[in-house]
Formats: sequence, structure tokens, C-alpha cells
Amino acid sequence: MDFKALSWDDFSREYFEPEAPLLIRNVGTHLDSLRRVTSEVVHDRLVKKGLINRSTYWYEGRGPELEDYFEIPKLVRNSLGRSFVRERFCRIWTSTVGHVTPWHYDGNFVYVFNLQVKGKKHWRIVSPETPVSVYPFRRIARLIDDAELIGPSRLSAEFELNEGDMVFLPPLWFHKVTSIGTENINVNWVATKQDDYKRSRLFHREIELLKLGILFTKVAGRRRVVDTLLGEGVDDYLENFGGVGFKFVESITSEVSNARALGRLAKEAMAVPFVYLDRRSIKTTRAAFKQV
Ligand SMILES: O=C(O)CCC(=O)C(=O)O
Ligand SMILES: [Fe+2]
Repeated sequence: MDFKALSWDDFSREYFEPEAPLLIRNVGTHLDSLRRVTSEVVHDRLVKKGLINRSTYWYEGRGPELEDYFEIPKLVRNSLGRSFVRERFCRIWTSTVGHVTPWHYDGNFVYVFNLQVKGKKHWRIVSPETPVSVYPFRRIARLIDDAELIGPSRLSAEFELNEGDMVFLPPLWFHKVTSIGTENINVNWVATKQDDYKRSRLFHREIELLKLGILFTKVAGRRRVVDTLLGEGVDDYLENFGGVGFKFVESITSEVSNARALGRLAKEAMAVPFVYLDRRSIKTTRAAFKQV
């Protein structure tokens, strides 16, 4: 796909709205600003200048403030313009060779534009329709054989992201990313689609979990429980959900009955003993996430 030939209308109709992933080779228009970025610049200069701060697995900052380093492509800008955008919507990942981000899907229904600034990464992605065993109340998949997930019978893909390439990852797609280059830097721009979500298997799981979050909040009045359980420890998970907050959570879960939410609770809870008896799988997952 030639980046310059890709109009917003085409992208929107064929990828953004239908939530189909797209690999765009050589987003060459802004390589100049990217060439200046090194791990040093990220770890040192950008942090010292107060432009980014360390988050869970990445650095995050306000997109416009970082434009001297990471110019936002027009296509990305157009997408953001039609989405709910959090204040710190720019994420920066640095890693060295061999680093693996294990199978997971991102929270907050975010879609991601992930641009390879330096180095090279190997991506595997799988659609939100694919039956994948996930840790209860989490977005992390249990140890799985990649070959089982990536195959002709699955809606999946495998590719390498070289310098200047960008992937559009729609909401709720599973991904596993392995760093190949000696020095790897990626920039993400993330946002949350406002409506018209594809009603995938994971979409249903997510809205049921969110409804459960609302119920917990109402009944127990303890946001902590919700943050720990559903937000994987992120403070005010529901309050800041999708960069909008409770209003969005309420509207997107409006079709979910209390009974359905409780059904989800039962489903997730019932999986707990099976999943947690599988110590080997947990150990591998923990170790993988520790090094992220
Ligand atoms: O680059 C990585 O290691 C992981 C990227 C990722 O998970 C994301 O962009 O959401
Ligand atoms: Fe991710």
C-alpha cells in the first residue's frame, strides 16, 4: 500500500470503520523528524524536558507537544479527529533485541497506530473473534502455541515492521510483538472509536465486564475493587475510560442487562481454578511481562 495514495475516505471505509488491520509500508513523509530520535533522546531528553513520563510498559505524552520528534501523519490525525482522545495519547516504546510483548489486547477499546521509528519488530495479530483462552478479568492470553493461532483457519496475520512502517491495529485485536533490531523505538497514537463497534466476541466480553464494573461501583461503592479487577491496577479505570469516563461506559453498556453482567462474572470466576492451577503458564506469562 502506497501511503501517499491512501486517502482518508478509502482508509475510513475499508479499514477504520470495519475495524480491519492495515500494514502501511514506508510512511516516508516524516522520516526526517524521526531520524533524530534515539533511545537516549527518549530516556533522557524527553523525560527531562517533562514531555513524557513512564507509564506501565511505555512512556506517554501529549501528542502535539511531541510533534518536533514524532510528527503525526495526516491519516492518524484524521482518525483522531473522529475519536475520543485521551490527553496523553502518544505512547513510546523502547526495547532491545529479543524482547517479547506477550499475547494481549489493549484496554479502553483503543485502536492503535504503531509506527516503527527505529529497529525492527515481528508482529503476530489475531482477530477479536478468535477463541483464545484469556486470564479471568484480564486482557492477557494464556500461554498459547503461536502456530495454533496464526493459521489459514484464523483471521490472523504475521509481519515485520521495518523503520518507517506503520500498522493500524483496530480495537480488541490480540497481538504479540517481538523485537528484532538491536535498538527499537516505536511510537503509538491511540484513541477510542466513538460508536459503531464491530460486535465481536471480545466486544461482548468487554461490555459485560464494564457493566460488572458499574454494578460493583454501585453496590460496593468501592472503586478500588473495580480498578484492581478490571483496570489491572490502573487508578480510576472507569472514571477515565476511553479518555471520556463514566458517560462512555454507560452508553456502551446500555444493552447489557444486570443478569448478563452477572453471567460474565460467573464465567470468569469459574475459569479461575483451572487457570491458576496451571502454574507453568502463569510463571511464563509473569516472567514475560516482568521484562516488558
Ligand atoms: O511493541 C511492543 O512490544 C508492543 C506494542 C503494543 O502492545 C501496542 O502497540 O499496543
Ligand atoms: Fe498492545
